[in-house]
Order: sequence, then structure tokens, then C-alpha cells
Amino acid sequence: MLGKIISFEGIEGTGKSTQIQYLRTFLSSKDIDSVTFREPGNTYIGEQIRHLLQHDPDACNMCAETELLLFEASRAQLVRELILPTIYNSIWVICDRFFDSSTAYQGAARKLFEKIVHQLNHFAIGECVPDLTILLDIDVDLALKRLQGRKEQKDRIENEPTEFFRRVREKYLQLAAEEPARFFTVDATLPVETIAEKICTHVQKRFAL
Ligand code: Z5A
Repeated sequence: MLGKIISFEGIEGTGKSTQIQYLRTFLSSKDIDSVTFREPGNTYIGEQIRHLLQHDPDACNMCAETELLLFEASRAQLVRELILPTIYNSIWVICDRFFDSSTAYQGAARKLFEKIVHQLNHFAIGECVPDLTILLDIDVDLALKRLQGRKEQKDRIENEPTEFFRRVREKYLQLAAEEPARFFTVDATLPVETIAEKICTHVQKRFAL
């Protein structure tokens, strides 16, 4: 049987990485092997693109169209090099962001033409649509506050104004409302363990584990 694909989405600092760890522990308790992939990245090509997109100071003049195409290029490589072989091996894939990020960040926040973003997303992923997408939702100011203590320097996208992240959040909520069968939205202001319990209970029911 094919492994499932579960993606996590949300603005920065919503707790995606934290919750992915809890979900993998839960899956493991059900004897399900899983791997996590983060976007952009994982493949050699994807990691080079990640550096260009986020950390290369010489790429700070990147235009929105280039940004979108680079995210899609990293995604196309990830799907074919790692995600498909993994699910064909009956291993579940947990994606720390996937194509909904491009819809929210490049489509809604950068205001690129939505139809083009949609077409490029589908060109990059092919048939590889997640079985479930978990949206961790939080007020933008609260999420930014959580990240204030971080030591690392802010990357190119993190330096965008608060309004940019408000548009991202709004788009995510709209996507979740439009596709209730795929999305499960959780209030990310709850305590870590409560969120994990909600997610694991949903996954257990959704996939009859
Ligand atoms: N991007 C894009 O524009 N288009 C695309 O198509 C794709 C991505 C795929 C990737 O960022 C950037 O690329 C991202 C979107 C853009 N840019 N922005 N902004 P990344 O991979 O470097 O990081 P991230 O995905 O945005 O997430 P993150 O910074 O790693 O945060 P997180 O994983 O959601 O949260 P966390 O690390 O688990 O938790 C953050 C902190 O909150 C930490 O101190 C936790 O201990 C704390 N935390 C977690 N949960 C809680 C609860 N429940 N209560 C209190 N505190 C909590």
C-alpha cells in the first residue's frame, strides 16, 4: 500500500516543526514508518535553491516571479527524487510546508496571478496531492512574538512587514474553508500537548489507525 502524505502549513512560528515530531512519534507507536521533508530543500538542488531564496545576500533583489519559480523547482525535484519513492515504499511522508505555501506566500502575499501559481503548483507536484493538510493557525503578532527570542538572523522572507504575513494567514484560512476534506485546522495558541492530541486523534480517525 502507498504511504500517505501529510503536509503542515501555517505562518512562521506556529509550531509546525514541534508538532511534526509529536505526529511521527504517534505514527511510530502504530508501527508506521515516516520521514519528514521540509520545503524548500532536502535534495541537493533543493538545498541550493533554499540558500538562494533565504540566505544569499546577493539574491536580495529577487523578483516575486523568480521566487515563485524557484520554490516550484525545489518542489518538482523533491516530489520526483524523494516523495514518490518514499510513498511507493509504504513509508508516510510528513511535509513541513508544501504547495499551499506558494499559494499563500507568492499568490496572496506577493500578489502574483493566482491562476499561474495554481498551474505551476500542479505542474510541480503532478498527482502528489497530500492526503491531509494540517493548518496551524495563529494570530500574526503572537507568532512573531514567539520568534523574537531566536538567535539566527532573519532571512529574506522573514523580513517582510507584518501585513505580508496577515495576507498569508488569511489565504490559508480561505484555502481551509474551500477544501474541508483535505484541511484540518488547529488553534496554534493552545498548549503544545493539546495541539498534538488533537492532531493525532484526527489522524487516527481519518486513516482508521
Ligand atoms: N515559503 C514560501 O514563501 N513559499 C513556499 O512555497 C514555501 C516556503 C515552501 C521557509 O521557512 C520560508 O519559505 C517561510 C515561507 C517561505 N518563510 N517565512 N516566513 P523555514 O523553513 O525557515 O521556516 P518556517 O517553515 O516558516 O517555520 P519555523 O520558523 O521553523 O517555525 P515552525 O516550525 O512553525 O515553529 P516551531 O519551530 O515548531 O516553533 C516556533 C517556536 O514556538 C519555538 O520556540 C517553539 O518552542 C514555540 N512553540 C511551538 N508551539 C508552541 C505552542 N503551542 N505554544 C507556545 N510556544 C510554542
